[in-house]
Amino acid sequence: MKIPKSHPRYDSLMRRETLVRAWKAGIVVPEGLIAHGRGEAFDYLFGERTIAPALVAERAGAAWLLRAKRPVLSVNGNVAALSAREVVRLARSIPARIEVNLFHRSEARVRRIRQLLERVGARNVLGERPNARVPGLESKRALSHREGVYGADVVLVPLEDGDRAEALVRMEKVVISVDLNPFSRTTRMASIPVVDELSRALLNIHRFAQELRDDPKEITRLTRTYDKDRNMAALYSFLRLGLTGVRATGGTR
Ligand code: PTJ
Repeated sequence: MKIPKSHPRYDSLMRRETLVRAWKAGIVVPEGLIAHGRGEAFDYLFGERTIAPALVAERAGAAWLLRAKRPVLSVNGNVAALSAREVVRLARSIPARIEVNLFHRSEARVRRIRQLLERVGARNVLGERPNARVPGLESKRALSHREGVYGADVVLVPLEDGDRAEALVRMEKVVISVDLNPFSRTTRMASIPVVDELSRALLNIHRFAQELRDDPKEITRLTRTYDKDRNMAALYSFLRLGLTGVRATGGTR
């Protein structure tokens, strides 16, 4: 379907088209389309823009990734479909390993996602032939790599499920999530929850990483001063304001 560039919700509609194409190509699962709809609903409430508390979390996330000894970016079907280039660019600039890790795991889909990431420049993507299990997880999400998620000290987990976020925190990793749902278990469990739309979040984290890379003092300051509870309280205030605005104007777009 051709979407006119002038459409007020062009970006959002394009993301839907991208996901449907990726579903047809066997990258995204049907459940991923449903998950995206939930994300869209929250993005609508935040005005489809990155709010200030999310920027604070993104900057802290960039600092933690730069400071990490073994940083890893975890990629699932939706993330590969929507943001493969951004993931690869971020992985290069940290530098971090990439691991394909799927909730609805099939070996064929792991391979297709690895190939998609390689087409946009990724090297040595992990995910096939996992050699470790995240303890306490029943799902196939537990399958991981010693040189990847399993052995990481800092993990970026966009569009995660709460169980693995919790299990990774139990392993004493610093878990940076990206999830538009401010109430999800992932957001509540993560060490640094980024409540923002995936592609915007990855662009911002990359930009902050570029800014911070030569500033070790600022990196240390950020990792010491980021306060999750304060950040979440600010985020809930934005959400409240957003809802009040919708009531006052009778809706958004
Ligand atoms: O590819 P797989 O097999 O690993 O499966 C991927 C999905 C996303 C289906 C799987 O991880 C899943 O079921 O996730 P959940 O538990 O539905 O959680 C996904 C969360 O991501 C939800 O809370 C959504 O609000 C949020 N979300 C969806 N799209 C976006 C998003 N957050 C930010 N940006 C988005 N584009």
